[in-house]
Amino acid sequence: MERTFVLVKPDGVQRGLVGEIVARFERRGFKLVALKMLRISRDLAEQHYGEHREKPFFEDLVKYITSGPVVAMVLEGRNVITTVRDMLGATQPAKALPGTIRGTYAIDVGRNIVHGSDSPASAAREIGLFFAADELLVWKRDLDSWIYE
Ligand code: IDP
Ligand code: MG
Repeated sequence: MERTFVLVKPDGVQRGLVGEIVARFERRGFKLVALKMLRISRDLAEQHYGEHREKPFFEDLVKYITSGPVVAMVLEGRNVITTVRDMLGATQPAKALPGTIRGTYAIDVGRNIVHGSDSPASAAREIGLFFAADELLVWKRDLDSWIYE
């Protein structure tokens, strides 16, 4: 089973959307294996968004992501990385399809509510940045036979 990393960004927490966002992934059938609330340090923000270090929006991005508490989670399921990205919607909320999280709740690219890993390599890296190995729970979900054939 594949795993991905999802973050409800500070705007999502401030706007009271944590439950709504977690619920969407749960209802889809993905399994939570880790979940916590934290305030991202500048150092962690720079590591997490390292690929954007040279971009003009980098400084604002770091300020945004460190501006308040976030909720970090790891989700497990078949094809979860791609499906979660599809559920988030386009990075630019104006391009995000209606019904996606960004297409439902966001307008501005600098306040786009959620993060999700974009590849297996990013997922592994980001899970390792935010969670210790013993924070990832191995558990059997009895519902699985009603979600997977
Ligand atoms: P993603 O979050 O959909 O993977 P990325 O291109 O990896 O999108 O960008 C990371 C984050 O940086 C975005 O979610 C958004 O918060 C911010 N960002 C991306 N492009 C811009 C921009 O042009 N202006 C301001 N912020 C941006
Ligand atoms: Mg990205």
